[in-house]
Amino acid sequence: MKLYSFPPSFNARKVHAIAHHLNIPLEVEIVSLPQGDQRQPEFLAINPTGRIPALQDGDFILWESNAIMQYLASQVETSLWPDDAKLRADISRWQCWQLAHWSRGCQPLTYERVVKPMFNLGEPDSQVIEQALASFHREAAVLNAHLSQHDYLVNDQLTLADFSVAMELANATAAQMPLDDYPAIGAWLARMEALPAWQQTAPQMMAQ
Ligand SMILES: N[C@@H](CCC(=O)N[C@@H](CS)C(=O)NCC(=O)O)C(=O)O
Repeated sequence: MKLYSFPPSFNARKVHAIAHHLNIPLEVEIVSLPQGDQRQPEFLAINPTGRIPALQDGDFILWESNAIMQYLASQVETSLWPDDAKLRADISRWQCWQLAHWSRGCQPLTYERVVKPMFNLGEPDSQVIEQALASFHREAAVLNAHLSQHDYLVNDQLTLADFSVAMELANATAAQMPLDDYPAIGAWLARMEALPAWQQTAPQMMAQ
């Protein structure tokens, strides 16, 4: 299977982490976002939305990181994606929440405070940061309350949901995300950061 990826992307890293955790080999093809490879016709034939990650498995092409994670985890028997309808729905629920709500705080903070300086894209926009912080606090309160009662998001065991939701925090320190207010999130993030699949998929900063 081939993964179209760009290492600094945490959407791609979610997929790399699952592949690493499950020992699923992936051939990696780099799509350089700063160079605009994602808008070239060859890549748009793979993903017409012009985004990575995208997976190619023979003539099957799949984009959207959470769908790719589910597909990879479906190749093997794993407690990350248990063969149980209710547990899978519960995992999907957190993955949907990550993309629809949690990312609305985390991603602008990462973009304004980490990506912009990294790629010389201008000054952070204080209005965007203010809105992102409001969204972050609203959602973090829910996540923190859940994690105050549970070690992991679903069924008290590590699942795809933890990788999807935690990866939004991969740059939490550099993005100055206010995690001090949410100790249960901090403790859970430390458990995620201790995983080999987390540590060994940390991007090496590269000038592509
Ligand atoms: N919801 C998508 C988001 C993918 C996405 O936004 N990827 C970014 C990198 S993190 C991208 O390829 N951006 C390129 C662009 O927008 O031009 C997923 O989870 O896969």
